[in-house]
Amino acid sequence: MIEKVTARAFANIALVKYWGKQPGFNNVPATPSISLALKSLKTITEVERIRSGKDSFFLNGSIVSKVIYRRLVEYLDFWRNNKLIDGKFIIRSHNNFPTGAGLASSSSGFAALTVALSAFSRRKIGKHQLSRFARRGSGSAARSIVGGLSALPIGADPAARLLLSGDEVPWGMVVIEVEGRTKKIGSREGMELCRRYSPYYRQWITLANKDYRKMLSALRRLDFSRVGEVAEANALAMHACMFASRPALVYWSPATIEIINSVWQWRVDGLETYFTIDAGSNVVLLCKQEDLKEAIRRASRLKNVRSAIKSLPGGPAEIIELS
Ligand code: 2P0
Repeated sequence: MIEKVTARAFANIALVKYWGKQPGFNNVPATPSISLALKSLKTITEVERIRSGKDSFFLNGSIVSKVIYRRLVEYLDFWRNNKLIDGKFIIRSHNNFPTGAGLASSSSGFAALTVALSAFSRRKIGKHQLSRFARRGSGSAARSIVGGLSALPIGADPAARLLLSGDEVPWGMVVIEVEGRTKKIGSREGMELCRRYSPYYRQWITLANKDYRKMLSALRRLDFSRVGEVAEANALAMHACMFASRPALVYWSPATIEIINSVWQWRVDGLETYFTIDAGSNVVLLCKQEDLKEAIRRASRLKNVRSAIKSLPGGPAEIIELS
């Protein structure tokens, strides 16, 4: 009988954003999304089955908050109620990057947990199904199960599919963590605010579907310029939907805008890189691999930048140890 499982997953950054949920309880996105998994943003999760006591969770060595605890127990209950696993668990998760700073930690967190839990299951669960399960924990986690460049379509119970494996993607990203704002409104709450109070929410959903198709087409051709243009425009449209919400949802800090302007100037100067921004003030650059070094050099020199992390594409979530 397996007692302890360790799994690893990479966080992903979306080029076409998931922002909004379909009504219901299964955490189904209202927009289709496409993302790239990043090798440098890694979660390692150890799951240990216990004979008595209650579930417990540690994130980077500390007990998690009540809100996160409830969300995780709910997720374990989904597995237990469907008779996929039984018993209670101690879960210890470590991120090698800042948690909750708009750097997609829930994507790698729930993906690593999902893959680890599958090792305790009596049923053999395929990747497709694992992606569906992970989505219930966190929408973006569905994509980290698959890794590489992956797409999460809309539908009744969607799973992510692989478009290109990490090794096949000739691009990378630079994650720029900026000074200033910490994220006050989580993605879940932010999406609900937009759905209810943004006059642009419907337009955003329509646009996201169009961007998804454009992105799939550009990716088939590995057309870097087109991919970058669509990604940048899609991120700005998502934020426009947030800005227009009443009350307004503004995740940006002054440094965010400074980076946007710098990236536009760099392109004029011949460094072809494009930005994207999640539900936070940090900015992520998409670059050709040969330009990563120059992009990180320039990003690190900007004012109000706390850190800049260079990353190549990452692979799928995997079990790395069983005992
Ligand atoms: C994304 N984000 O596609 C978008 C871009 C944030 C902005 O996926 O409620 O933490 O757990 O399903 O996955 C953040 O949403 O949301 C997200 P839940 P999640 O990467």
